[in-house]
Amino acid sequence: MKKVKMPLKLNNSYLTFFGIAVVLFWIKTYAAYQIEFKLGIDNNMQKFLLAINPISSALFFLGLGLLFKKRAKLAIIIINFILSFLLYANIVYYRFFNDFITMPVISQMGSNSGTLGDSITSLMTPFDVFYFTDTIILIFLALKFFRKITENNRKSYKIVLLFSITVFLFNLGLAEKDRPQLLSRSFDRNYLVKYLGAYNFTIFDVIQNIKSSSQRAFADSSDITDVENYRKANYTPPNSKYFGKAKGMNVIYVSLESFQNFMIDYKLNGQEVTPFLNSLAHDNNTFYFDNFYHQTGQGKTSDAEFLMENSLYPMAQGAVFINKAQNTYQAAPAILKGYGYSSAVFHGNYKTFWNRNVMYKALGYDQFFDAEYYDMKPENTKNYGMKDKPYFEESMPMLEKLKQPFYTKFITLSNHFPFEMDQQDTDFPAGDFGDTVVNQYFQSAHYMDQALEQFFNALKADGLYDKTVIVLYGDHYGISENHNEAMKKVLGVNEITPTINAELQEVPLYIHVPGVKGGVQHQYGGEVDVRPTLLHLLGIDTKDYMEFGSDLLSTQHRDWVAFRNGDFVSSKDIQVNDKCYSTATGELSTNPEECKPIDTKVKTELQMSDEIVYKDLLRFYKPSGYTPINPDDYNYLGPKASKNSKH
Ligand code: GP9
Ligand code: MN
Repeated sequence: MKKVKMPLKLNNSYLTFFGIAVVLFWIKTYAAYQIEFKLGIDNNMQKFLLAINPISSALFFLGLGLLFKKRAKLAIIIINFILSFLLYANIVYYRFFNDFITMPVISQMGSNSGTLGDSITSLMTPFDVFYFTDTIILIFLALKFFRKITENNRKSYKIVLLFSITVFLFNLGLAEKDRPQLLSRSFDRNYLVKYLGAYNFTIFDVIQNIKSSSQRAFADSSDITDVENYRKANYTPPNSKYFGKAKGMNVIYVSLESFQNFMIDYKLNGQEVTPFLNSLAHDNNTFYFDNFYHQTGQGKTSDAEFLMENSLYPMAQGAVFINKAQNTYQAAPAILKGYGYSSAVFHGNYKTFWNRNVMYKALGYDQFFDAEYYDMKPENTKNYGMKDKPYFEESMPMLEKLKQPFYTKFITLSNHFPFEMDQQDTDFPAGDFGDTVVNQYFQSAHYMDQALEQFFNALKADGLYDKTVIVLYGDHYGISENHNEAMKKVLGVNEITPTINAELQEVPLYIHVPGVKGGVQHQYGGEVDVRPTLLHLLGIDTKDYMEFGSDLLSTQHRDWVAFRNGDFVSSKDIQVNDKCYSTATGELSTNPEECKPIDTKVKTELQMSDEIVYKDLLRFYKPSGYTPINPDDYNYLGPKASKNSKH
């Protein structure tokens, strides 16, 4: 019988073989995205990016095979196999952990294997051969149709490389448009995979880790000495009036998303926006700090968490939750463990968001109630996750089950940019300032205020209120400088001056201690100061801990607050972009040297903190009486974990 001729001239070009490899690999990867990963695709742009993101890596990596003169086919097949293996490893890992493999995961495989170990095979199915079908097809084609192809023209590699870079930049451009600061804030592995693809994510992760570990590698135990001396010289002793007044009590932190202090007592058309938080600000039994500032950087919410629990500063660039989650920390949950406390975080978003599932282990959190514990049905969620009301409501039974005394953290979400509300959730009018974001801010803040009141009522009803220290704090600004036009109207000023802008970084801080008289506090403070304040209330002296905060209730509390960019505010001066202003008048200071003394302190303090964070220095230090925790002892496998592991 006469042989059927191939309709296409497949048999004479390496480029054709390469092209087939790219297309097959692209389809396979896209299928894997759809079948295996829950990436949360919200709009058409994300759908489009998900579809195109495997192309650049397919072109780039498989294209490396074209560098070979003789064995290009074999090289392409091997590269295809390695990439397929990487994808499959991620698939299997994801089936168990709902997360992607990162460098630290690989390096901890040895010590961690028990977590997955035996169950690996139970996570695989015969259908998984599908993820290698392109490799199999390529082998078949190589043997059958591309046997006698002529020598490879290596020049084609340059064109392919150029093409792959162009496609990548196009992809990245669109991704940054849909999700600004995707790479600089790099908040979530899911996001990176969704926008840039599983393979590009791996490259990104490798680069990040090399950067991080080289800083770490060059440090040794002598590096802690300077920091230790600085710390000893700057320790603020507790106030005997308050020390130990909350001894043995539970602790509840509530992060008030994007909530700024100008909102307290603000009236929109005569109506209070946040009546509940206003009433707390005027409650004699609650400390309310009205000169309190956020100190966050690009890590935003997560930076605020980091500051509050470690009393260290976040990173100047990037987020410590993402880039330094492998460090040793001596965080509040770990310290309190030594005093018999259990600990838990409640957050209505998925555990990988902001790498929390990794970071919370380093902080010593026993439990992490993430989205998997909540009913994430559409009417309960908006924007970044659970709406505050159902979130608090569903959290209560979980909170009540915790072993007491507990140390817990609640992260609200509803008051998050762009502050849009579902119609049925708001009974408060929007602002009328010619700026949708600003207008909506009043509605979402009002909703959050109602949710908080509901939470407080629930705590009172179940008796927890009387044995719990409650700390509420605005995590960072909500309205950025891009909205200054509208903010002028909101604040009734002609101009948002540099000092007004600095003052807009004020966030409210409340501390309620059962049985302790509070009241409005005017001392200047920042998020870094909360941990020593709280620990001293709990009767734990912080002098042996490597921290930078100064107890807000101490009679020796310092009166300045460092911003992450090196500027500061104090009762006397405000420094913005290295220019010195008077706090009282907001005018440029007549004496240019006026800010110098505090400026020097701020710069030194940030540098000392950076030493610890960038070089992971706490691994060389053990506070007396502190038992180090091991992050590997913690697991946040979710409510279905026991079911999964029985597979
Ligand atoms: C919530 C939070 C998101 O998980 O981390 O917000 P941001 O950091 O942008 O405030
Ligand atoms: Mn936030």
